[in-house]
Amino acid sequence: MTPLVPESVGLPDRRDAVVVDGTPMSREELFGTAAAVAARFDADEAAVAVRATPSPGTVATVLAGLTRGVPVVPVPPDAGPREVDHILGDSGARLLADEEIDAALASRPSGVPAPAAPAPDATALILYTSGTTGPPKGVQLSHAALAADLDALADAWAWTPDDVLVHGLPLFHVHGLVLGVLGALRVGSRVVHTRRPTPEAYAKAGGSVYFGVPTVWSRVTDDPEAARALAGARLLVSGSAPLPVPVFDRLAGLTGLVPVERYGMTETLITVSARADGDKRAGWVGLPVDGVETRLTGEDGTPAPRDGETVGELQVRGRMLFDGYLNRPDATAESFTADGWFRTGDVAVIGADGWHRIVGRASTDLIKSGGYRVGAGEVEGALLAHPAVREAAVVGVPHDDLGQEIVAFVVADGVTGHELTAFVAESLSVHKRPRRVVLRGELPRNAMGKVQKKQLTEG
Ligand code: MCA
Ligand code: AMP
Repeated sequence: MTPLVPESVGLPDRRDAVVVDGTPMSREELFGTAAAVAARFDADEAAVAVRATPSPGTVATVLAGLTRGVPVVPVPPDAGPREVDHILGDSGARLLADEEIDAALASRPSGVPAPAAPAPDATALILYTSGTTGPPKGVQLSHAALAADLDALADAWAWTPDDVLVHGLPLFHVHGLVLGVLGALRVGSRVVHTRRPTPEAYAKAGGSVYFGVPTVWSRVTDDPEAARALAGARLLVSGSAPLPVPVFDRLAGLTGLVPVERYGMTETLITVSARADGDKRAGWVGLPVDGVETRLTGEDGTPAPRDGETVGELQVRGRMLFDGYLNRPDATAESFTADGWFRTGDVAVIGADGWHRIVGRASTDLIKSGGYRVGAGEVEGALLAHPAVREAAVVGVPHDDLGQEIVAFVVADGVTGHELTAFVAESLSVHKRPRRVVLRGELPRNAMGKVQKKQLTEG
């Protein structure tokens, strides 16, 4: 099999093949740096972790793992001790020190041949993602799954080496890392990572393809001058959370480009998308990409009709699915049906023409804020670790800019909401902290003692 990221795509190298935070690198330099990082791996390295800042060092380290067949675990750079300890303990990965990566970057050797490609079914990445309860689970993604998805997306989006991909998304999730870096390297298009996904940075970058989460597109439409600067692009792609119809319409109006929406999950990679050469519909996420099958299942487990109206749980299968949650056979088994389909937990409708619309999530305990998936249970656990907190319930509340904002209802003595927000940000990642903390005398519970979250947001 061709490696997931080949050293060459058969075209002349460019000195700015990959630009991260203003630093250009040729493909040869990048592979040379990756070899220098890999030279620091132990002979029997089980997995390596990297603080995935938006930097050339992160890209080189990920490539080092991919070329050497050592699974890579990207850690959110702002993750606090509670989250880091869990990720490193669960994965057994060694966290590379920033100095080790800096030294490799400084040496920038070139012309170092890459070793033979790892086996297709070897684990390439372990990405930590939240469930409804407990700490994040490690999603194991193979080289073959990543390659299959990137090829399907290149086909759907007519993505070629002539493109210049621009985005500023985090490098510890599928969107920014897999699609936004490995996708460009596999296709052979240039990629410009803007460090942060701001409207100004996108406007200045002069790309042909742009990636963003809905919050990014909403902010772009709030800055009409920046939005108009994107008019020369070929494709604006939105994903990771629902793109509100008004944002879709405004973006199309300001740029003259109708956005392509696509749907996916860390566990399945991107499974459904509009096509560059096809229809694009506000509120709909498109058709299954090459190699994906989908079905809808009603609450009673029977198939739901594809009539564009009947809702059901979306289930998927295909070559791009993950190989289970690391060390969690129980959770892995639960996420598949008896006949082998992955249960997304998303509620959807499918039209007679095969178009998919995501209606919502089956569980309210998975929150999507700014495109980040945050488990209510993990934030509740972090809050309960504070000595002053007696009870905590975390919910996602609709929010114009973020899609949902994280709100915590807490029973506590002698502590302010501000202190609790800072406490969560320190022990988990900054994006997991509640936007608002509401202190209550008690939480509404049912006869079984379970917190009635609906009452919290309605009352
Ligand atoms: C935030 N701030 C706060 C609080 N929350 N301050 C006090 N209390 C709080 N509770 C601060 C922030 O630190 C920041 O400060 C400022 O407020 C603005 O924060 P925010 O509104 O969150 O904006 P942002 O920091 O600009 O982030 C928005 C973002 C970000 C750039 C859209 O959410 C993001 O990068 N999202 C991408 C997530 C993603 O890639 N998901 C993909 C998952 P300061 O300005 O000082 O820093 S993969 C996936 O979903 C699947 C596979 C798929 O389909 O793609
Ligand atoms: P994550 O694991 O961070 O990859 O989050 C996956 C979840 O993001 C999915 O289960 C959906 O709930 C949501 N999601 C991703 N893309 C879209 C989209 N285009 N529309 C609606 N929801 C989406």
